[in-house]
Amino acid sequence: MGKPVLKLVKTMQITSHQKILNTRLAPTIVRGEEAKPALPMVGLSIDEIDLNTSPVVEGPWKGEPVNRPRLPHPADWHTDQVIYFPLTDRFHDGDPSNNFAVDRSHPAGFWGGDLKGLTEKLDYIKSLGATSIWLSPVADNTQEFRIGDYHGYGHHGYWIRDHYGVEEHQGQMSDAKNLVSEAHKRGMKVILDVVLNHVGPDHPFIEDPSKRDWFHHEGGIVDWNDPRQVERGDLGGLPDLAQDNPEAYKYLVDNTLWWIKETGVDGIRLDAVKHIGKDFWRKFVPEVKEKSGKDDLFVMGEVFHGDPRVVADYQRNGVDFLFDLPLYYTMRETLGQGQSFRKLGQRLAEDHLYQDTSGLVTVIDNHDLPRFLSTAKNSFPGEGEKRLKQAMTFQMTVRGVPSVYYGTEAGFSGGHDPHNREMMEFDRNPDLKSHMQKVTYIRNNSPAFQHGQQREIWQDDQVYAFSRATEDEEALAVFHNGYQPTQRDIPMLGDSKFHEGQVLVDALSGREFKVEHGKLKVSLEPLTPVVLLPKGHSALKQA
Ligand SMILES: [Ca+2]
Ligand SMILES: [Ca+2]
Ligand SMILES: [Ca+2]
Repeated sequence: MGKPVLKLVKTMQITSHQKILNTRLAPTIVRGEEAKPALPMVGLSIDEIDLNTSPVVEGPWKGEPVNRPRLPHPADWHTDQVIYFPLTDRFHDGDPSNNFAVDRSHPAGFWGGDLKGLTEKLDYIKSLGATSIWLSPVADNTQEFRIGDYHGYGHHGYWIRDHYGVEEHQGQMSDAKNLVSEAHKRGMKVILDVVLNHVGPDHPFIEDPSKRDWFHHEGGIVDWNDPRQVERGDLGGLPDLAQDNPEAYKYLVDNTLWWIKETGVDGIRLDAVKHIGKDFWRKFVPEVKEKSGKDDLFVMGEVFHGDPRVVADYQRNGVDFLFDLPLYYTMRETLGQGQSFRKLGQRLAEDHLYQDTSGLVTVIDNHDLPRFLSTAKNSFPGEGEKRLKQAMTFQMTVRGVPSVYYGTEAGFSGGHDPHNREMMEFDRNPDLKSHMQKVTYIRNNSPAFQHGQQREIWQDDQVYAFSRATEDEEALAVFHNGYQPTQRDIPMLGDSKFHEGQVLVDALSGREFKVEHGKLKVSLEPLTPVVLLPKGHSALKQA
């Protein structure tokens, strides 16, 4: 959803919430068993969470493996993707003939980007090391200026007024088909954003008496702790669809199938997942996979929430991939703002709450979050970018599937929506772009970083490190949040694949380190990570 402003609420509720987490949840968890939720799974919205104190569940799992063995996905290609998310309207204008009332002076206006423009830039996206594109909604949106909670124009695509039409600013269906087929020619996948929770303010169904029961008519969401309101209330005043109505349900299934078939996309991204009941997702996802004839359909959902237990429950209810918002907030606080890395360790220690951590989609930026650079500490010139580079390295080496929002590699620093939706400038920051290419190269050439099991090997206030291992290989990533050069003697895991005397090479700097007496002495430069692979590994080619 396009949210203009995240409302910050004081920490009182969260403090008590966190206490509940610590006292009630932690003792109930036994490793290897399904975590039992101690709180209702729906209700606490990110809107209610103080963004600087996102709850961390304390637990006795320190030093334990932080992921379970991954569950089999329908297709192995799923976990090995690097997703790139260009907001079509803000990416590239490839066809000025569809620039109806385009006004780049209006932050929430249409800016002229389109499907042809995106297609022209596929080689650029591929050159970054991305393997998939998350395509923002293509369906016809309202073009009237909308006032109120979500003001502006439907430049983002989330205000559908014709489910079977293509937004005229983006082009024609032929352009969408062409985009997908050109992506496929380059070996890339396309994941289409679909909006099932609500319709745009001028959708004809709203005034259609025969469709009255297709909507919930329960008014706006006021109490974000009330699950009924969260699921059945109008999100930002947008008419809330009644997916529990069999006709409305069938319409949404048929329409989703139609888009998949017409465009040929490989996956769908589900908007506003926590605003629709879990019974819907349990039925909808398998039905769409089956009826589309694509049992390997990539399905990723947006549960905009900072609590892993809330996010995890949707994975158990049929949504294979979920954005890792809990980790996002912790990355922002630690890698971005310099808080203790112990917080990062605590967050990753909660990984056991998920059915499958390889089904998490990690983000540094997206269209609903202020840019990383706008919130990162910047106490000396260039600190923010150094921090961003370390966060990019973390995202490409940590478990889960990375999703890169366009313009992170351009060094954009816009704040809240719509200021985080800058018009793309492709050569704005060659240094960040080249770093992006380096870290995606490492990931794309290392099965350990793509889908290996992750285990923590070091944690203190300033240094955090993990190992990732498949049956065949092991790789290490070490992060440093301090301002002075330092070093650590990191013990290797008991079952490490590295032998005594093994030489490991930092894929970023080319520096070499040797395993001695079961430990690795790693020297670290300020705010600079080290990514270690055995000497001779193919992912080191660029170093
Ligand atoms: Ca255009
Ligand atoms: Ca339109
Ligand atoms: Ca709803």
